[in-house]
Amino acid sequence: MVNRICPLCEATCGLTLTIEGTEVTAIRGDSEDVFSRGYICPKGVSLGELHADPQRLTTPLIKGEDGQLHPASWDEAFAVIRDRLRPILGEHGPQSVGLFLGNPNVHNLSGPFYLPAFIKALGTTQRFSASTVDQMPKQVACALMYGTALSVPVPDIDRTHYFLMLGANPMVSNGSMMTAADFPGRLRRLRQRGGTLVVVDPVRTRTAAAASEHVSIRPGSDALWLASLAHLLAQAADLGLAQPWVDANEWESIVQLLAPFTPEATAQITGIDPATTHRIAQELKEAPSAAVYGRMGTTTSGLTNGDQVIPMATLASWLIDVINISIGALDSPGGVMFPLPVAGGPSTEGSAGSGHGVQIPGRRRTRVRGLPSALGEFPASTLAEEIDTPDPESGERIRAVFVVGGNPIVSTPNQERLTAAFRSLDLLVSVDPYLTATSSLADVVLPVASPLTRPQHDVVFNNLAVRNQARYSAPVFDVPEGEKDETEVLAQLAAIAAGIASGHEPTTAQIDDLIAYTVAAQACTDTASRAHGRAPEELLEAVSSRTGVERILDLRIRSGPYGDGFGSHPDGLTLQHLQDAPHGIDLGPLQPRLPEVLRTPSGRIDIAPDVLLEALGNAALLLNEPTTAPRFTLVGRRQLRSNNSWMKGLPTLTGGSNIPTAMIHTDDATELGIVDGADVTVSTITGSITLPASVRGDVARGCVCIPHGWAEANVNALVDVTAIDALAGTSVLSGLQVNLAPA
Ligand SMILES: Nc1nc2c(c(=O)[nH]1)N[C@H]1C(S)=C(S)[C@@H](COP(=O)(O)OP(=O)(O)OC[C@H]3O[C@@H](n4cnc5c(=O)[nH]c(N)nc54)[C@H](O)[C@@H]3O)O[C@H]1N2
Ligand SMILES: Nc1nc2c(c(=O)[nH]1)N[C@H]1C(S)=C(S)[C@@H](COP(=O)(O)OP(=O)(O)OC[C@H]3O[C@@H](n4cnc5c(=O)[nH]c(N)nc54)[C@H](O)[C@@H]3O)O[C@H]1N2
Ligand code: SF4
Ligand SMILES: [Mo]
Repeated sequence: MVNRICPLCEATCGLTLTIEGTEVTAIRGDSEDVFSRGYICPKGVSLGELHADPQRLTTPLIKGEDGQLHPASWDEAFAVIRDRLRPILGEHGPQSVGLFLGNPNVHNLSGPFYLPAFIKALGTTQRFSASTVDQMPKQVACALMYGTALSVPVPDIDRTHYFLMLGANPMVSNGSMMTAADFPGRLRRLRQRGGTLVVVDPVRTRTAAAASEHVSIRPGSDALWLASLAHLLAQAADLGLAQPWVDANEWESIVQLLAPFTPEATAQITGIDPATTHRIAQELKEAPSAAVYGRMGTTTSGLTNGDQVIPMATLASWLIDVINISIGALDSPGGVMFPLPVAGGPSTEGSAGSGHGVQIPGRRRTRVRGLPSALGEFPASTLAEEIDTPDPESGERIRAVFVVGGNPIVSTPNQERLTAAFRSLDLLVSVDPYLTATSSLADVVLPVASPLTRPQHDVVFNNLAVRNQARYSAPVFDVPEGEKDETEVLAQLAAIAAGIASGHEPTTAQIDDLIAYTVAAQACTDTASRAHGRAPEELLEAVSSRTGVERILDLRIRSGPYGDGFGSHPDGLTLQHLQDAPHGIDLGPLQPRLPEVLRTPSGRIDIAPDVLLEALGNAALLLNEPTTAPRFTLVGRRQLRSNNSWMKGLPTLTGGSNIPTAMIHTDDATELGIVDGADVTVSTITGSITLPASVRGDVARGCVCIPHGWAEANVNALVDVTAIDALAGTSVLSGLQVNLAPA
């Protein structure tokens, strides 16, 4: 039996695996895990199947003259990349190389620790990722207010009395931007202690059904409803612990701009009756503690008005924090609080209480549409045009793309255009253990070994966890002969890129040392670090028995907020402490972190950024005249037995209801003559898909609810690349007008 943190979603459950030889024969939740206490979901159960999956690639693939992918050796695969990349970089420069980084990168240690070295070696700023079809608006709003992309306060779900949740379905998703293993249990305990959960969603989801109250809302209109709540709460606000860090004049400017957003004025757009809005505002104010939280439905939806799509995701994300601050919930137990991650993170680095902050809109612009970068990335929706539209003067465009742990053909808008663009590249490399809609287009596929062959620690998600804890899993199995760990693959890619740039290719061991040195040097420089003032050499000497990601993790833990500081805090933690605690170390409930958590130049909460005040002013214009809702509106959903676009072939996750369907309301079905299970065609000007209808009473009339992640019946064949939240570069995926007809 071995313990293992599940790498498959943000919940980060501790699992217990029964091992016989090289096989996993059983998996259950680890009842002693300090964080997840025995919880497991169907995806976790399938981890053994994933490990043993015969479909998982074990050797690199290279596209041959025949246009087909063929197995090849690692040396051959890296040689093709080296030979093709050199002239591209030489003739067209680093900006001709793009990167698409997918979701799994934040679920392991190689991505956070090794990708930066590869990107730096390439020298490109053409970075795209799944974040701009996901959570970027929340990160942008929080970065503006608190100073970094991971300064995101999370609901203190274990202590709150009142939880207002918009556009999230954690009973199925297991939570996102809120690492809370066993959401069902935490919700049960919330209800048991007399707490309230209110869910705002156009669909009566499992979470809505388990809640105290479900409020249906017109897709894309959350920002307006949140503005009404903020209007009711901000005027006579009791800012609580946040008070000293909020400038009164700035607060007043928000109060004034919120004036037009009376519940009566927004009701005609949101469909939420004013009495409900008044009541919920009152409940938020009166609850002993309360937390407001929004997820996919607030970060990736837009309001369709006639033939216009109006993205308001960053605005909605900001207003959630404005409300939380209005009711004194920020940094307060039972409200929304900042986690303190054991291996540190952006909110623990630098100097306590102030920092560089961020520039939004970002400094750089996409070449074709001139759209701004957000937190160092370009909108995923612009990747196709940056490839297929050469600059009229210079002829420059993106000519090579490295996709690492992503499947953008399925996960980003306009499947057809991106497919054609990828086919036209001079070089497409996919670092992926599976043949997917994306990797099958690649010139070179570099597979990575099973997740059970790598160590696990959630260096990213501990920044978002509802309880502070420290957990680590050692690799369960060795990397099989002939396969490679992702760390090695990324180090080799970094070495190739560095070699092309400098004329002398470093070894992967040198790349390893360079990364470790960089981490050590930062720890010594940061005044917030427990290793501040030491010499990097001294730190590296102390961790010299370790290599790869473990060496870096140890450096980060020891210099981090609970670390031993390499002697400065003798009672502090090292990686060894985590290794010695197979069920993890509980570090207690979240603690107030103001003002230490702030990394804004002002050292305050930058509560009223100009760009958001402007967005709020623009939103007020919508209140002046009636808006027109489409007859049919697309909304997204997740499925319990799926993980975005992958893991579809595993026995535990296959079959039954686990297929893409278009959920529609009974009355709409009757009107169009659609029966349950019959095929329907859903279309937009961008594309059309055919899939079975699921006729039901739990979706709002006019909603067509379709899951993403399916290569056939791909909802992103319907989604256009034009609707993008301006501040966060994030695509509108929900709230779009669609046509619906029997197939
Ligand atoms: N219309 C619509 N589109 C959406 C969404 C939506 O709700 N609606 N959701 C969006 C969201 S939230 C997300 S996160 C994105 C996801 O977007 P992506 O990250 O592009 O998609 P995934 O399906 O997560 O793809 C992960 C890929 O990584 C591979 N992989 C698995 N494990 C590893 C590993 O350890 N290393 C490497 N290198 N590869 C690995 C898998 O085989 C798979 O091909 O999709 C987004 N797209
Ligand atoms: N089983 C499973 N779990 C997963 C995943 C998976 O694919 N499968 N994916 C993981 C990933 S990458 C992520 S990011 C998380 C996402 O986690 P969640 O955000 O919790 O999951 P979603 O199902 O996307 O929930 C979005 C909800 O928003 C609603 N919605 C759509 N438009 C609007 C709107 O305009 N306003 C409001 N208020 N609601 C709206 C939808 O009906 C849906 O119920 O899930 C993660 N967990
Ligand atoms: S909820 Fe997430 S972390 Fe927990 S077992 Fe399921 S997939 Fe793994
Ligand atoms: Mo996601």
